[in-house]
Amino acid sequence: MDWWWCWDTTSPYASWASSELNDSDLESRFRSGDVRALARAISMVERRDPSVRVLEESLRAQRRAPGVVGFTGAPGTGKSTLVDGVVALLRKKSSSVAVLATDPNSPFTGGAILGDRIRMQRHALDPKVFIRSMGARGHLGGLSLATREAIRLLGAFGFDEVILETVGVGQSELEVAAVAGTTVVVLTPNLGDGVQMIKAGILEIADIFVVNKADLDGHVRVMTELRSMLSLAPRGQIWKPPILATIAAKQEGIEELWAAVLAHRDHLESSGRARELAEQRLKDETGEVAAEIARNRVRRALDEEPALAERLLDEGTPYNTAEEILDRGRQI
Ligand SMILES: Nc1nc2c(ncn2[C@@H]2O[C@H](COP(=O)(O)OP(=O)(O)OP(=O)(O)O)[C@@H](O)[C@H]2O)c(=O)[nH]1
Ligand SMILES: [Mg+2]
Repeated sequence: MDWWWCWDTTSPYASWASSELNDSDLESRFRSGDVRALARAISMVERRDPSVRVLEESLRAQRRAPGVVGFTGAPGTGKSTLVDGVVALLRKKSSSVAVLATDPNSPFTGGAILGDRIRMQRHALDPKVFIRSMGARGHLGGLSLATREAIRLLGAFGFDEVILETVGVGQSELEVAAVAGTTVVVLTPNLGDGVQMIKAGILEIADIFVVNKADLDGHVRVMTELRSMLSLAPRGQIWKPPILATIAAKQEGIEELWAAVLAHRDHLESSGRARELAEQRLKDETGEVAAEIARNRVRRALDEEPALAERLLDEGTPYNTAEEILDRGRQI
């Protein structure tokens, strides 16, 4: 697998590189296809550094929207192995591809790889493949905001496809579904008590189900149970999520999986759903951005004005205090 080694800013080499790359260089380096400039911009997005906006704005004209596919599922279901297979397939088709592995439990990583979560081979430097992990603990809603911005940067950089991998814990799969065009939910035959074990909410977000590890006993049972569960789902849905079997470890079923992704993409376009989704998501994102701006403004005021903070403690009125600060408008 030819995966571009993502920029690990925890390495001494990376700190040399980021200090060497100053802000005024960033745009020209980015435009010239310097992957370090891309990595740097994504780090800025990840730590919610507003100075990246200048770059984003100047790149707006050249932005192309990449295809975005999300993979989610319980730990160890084989997401990374599947993504590895999909990347290989896309490279055969000459598409460029970026992989963002998000971990909702990590603080922002600055591009560091999360343990062995990502199956990555450092040897082959394929400039058409870019991989990095993202985390954003401590930034409320920050992960999906950062992911959306990172996807835009990757599109402007010229990537055809973006693949998101996230461990299905907490709200993370919902966040992935809110960002991806197509969401692939990965299950395995060893589901404990069977399909009932599937977390609530997962049926709704799946555009495609993959039962990976189809070399293990029980995969037919899981597929059958899943099929009957889906048949109980409310009618009227035009897209019926396919249920595919894969053996990612042997690269089996990857072509079929990608064909299903393309079929879903076609469906979104031809049904007009793609446009609706884009509109809805931009509205949602604008709401999240507004919340972020408001939160920062309030925190700053409380940090900078001890009298205000003191009164808040005395009176215990967070609503009034928040409103008062926000009513001041943009002056502070
Ligand atoms: N038997 C079998 N094992 C597989 C298959 N695909 C992946 N595995 C193994 O399952 C384990 C987990 O694979 P990963 O690809 O790291 O799984 P993951 O879902 O990305 O894991 P996290 O990122 O930690 O949630 C590894 O030991 C893989 O070799 C498969 O098709 N069959
Ligand atoms: Mg993984």
